[in-house]
Amino acid sequence: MSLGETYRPLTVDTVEAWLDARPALRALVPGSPLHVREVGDGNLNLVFIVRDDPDRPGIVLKQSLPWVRVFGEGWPLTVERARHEADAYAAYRAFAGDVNPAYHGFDPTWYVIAMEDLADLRVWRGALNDGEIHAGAPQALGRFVAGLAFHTSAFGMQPEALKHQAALAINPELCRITEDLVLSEPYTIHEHNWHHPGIDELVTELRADAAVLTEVATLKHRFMTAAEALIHGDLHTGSVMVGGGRTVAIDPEFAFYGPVGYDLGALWANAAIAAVRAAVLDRPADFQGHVAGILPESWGAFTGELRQLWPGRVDPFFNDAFLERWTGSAWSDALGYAATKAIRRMVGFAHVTDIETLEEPARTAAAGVVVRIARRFLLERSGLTSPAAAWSVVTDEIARG
Ligand code: SR1
Ligand code: MG
Repeated sequence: MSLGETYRPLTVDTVEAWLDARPALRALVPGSPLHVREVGDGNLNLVFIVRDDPDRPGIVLKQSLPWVRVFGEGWPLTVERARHEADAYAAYRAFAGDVNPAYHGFDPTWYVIAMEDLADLRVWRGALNDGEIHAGAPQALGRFVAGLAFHTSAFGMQPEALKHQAALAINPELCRITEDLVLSEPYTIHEHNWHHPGIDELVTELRADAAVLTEVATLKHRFMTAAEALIHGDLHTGSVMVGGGRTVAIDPEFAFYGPVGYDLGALWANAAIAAVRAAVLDRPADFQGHVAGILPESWGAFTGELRQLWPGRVDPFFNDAFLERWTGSAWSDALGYAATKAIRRMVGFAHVTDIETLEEPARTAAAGVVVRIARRFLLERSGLTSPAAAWSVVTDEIARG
């Protein structure tokens, strides 16, 4: 798609004039001068916190750039991702409660989303890195994924409306990033990849393992074809904000109709990574227990919420036995995607601070533990039929060091 002539990347100096031309948004931060900070620390976009009183919440403006921010203009990427994020917030608003940020609107010319300034919350990855416990976050996210699994799918929508929504949610460019960066490139020699030299042997073995490659191919194929629900598409701990007892899922720009297990897998991969960091840093037992609870608690909340919603399904032809079968398939998908999401963070393009801020030699050792956990998730998932069995892989490999 081509950008209109009025599109420009916003700057801290142009935001106030931009808002002056949009009275409905300006009314949310009416004072002057505005205090504007650019705080985007993700891989893709510009994010501005805009306040008329620096000590009180204002609004957040998020603008997509026509390229990948961390790479630069040499890696073009559609600005349409902002529309997908806006559409996802609008769809999730119907069921997600305050797990969805308040959403104030979308400017389709400048590709700007206006949303809640989550002033008292912080990114969950940073909170976990610092050893903070945010009780209730795993359950909130499990219920959120159950909500989207039900309300945006054949379970909660009439079939015609479902097809129309799925058509609007087609997100080929962002899906391609996942298909490449998560579900292909880490298993090949590719210029995007990097890893610590100390895990070279593990990585070489992984890439040479035919069974691993077939599992990942299976997961990639499901990602490309299993249009189950309007999934978030990137629900790692950097896409979650926590604080004051609240949990908020942000950044659904990768949203599309895909396999529900992908969202749970993103969460579980990052739980496993956080557990490895916590062990390396010898965090207190209550914190390590909190991290170990992320997988079972989110899964319990997911299945519990889904069962509660189930009697309200639009088509009772989907019977109770089918729900059990479908839930089993989401579990298996989730473990598989958790593996691929963990591996990409150790050997692919975009790594995570959980591991990269550790001192050597712990950093390399931690990366190796994560790769081993992930490989076992991939190869053993058919036998890992409970949260306790899955998490025992994490604790075993951490213990092996
Ligand atoms: C080039 S984008 C790299 C990653 O950033 C996003 O958060 C997604 O996880 C994507 O794969
Ligand atoms: Mg993101």
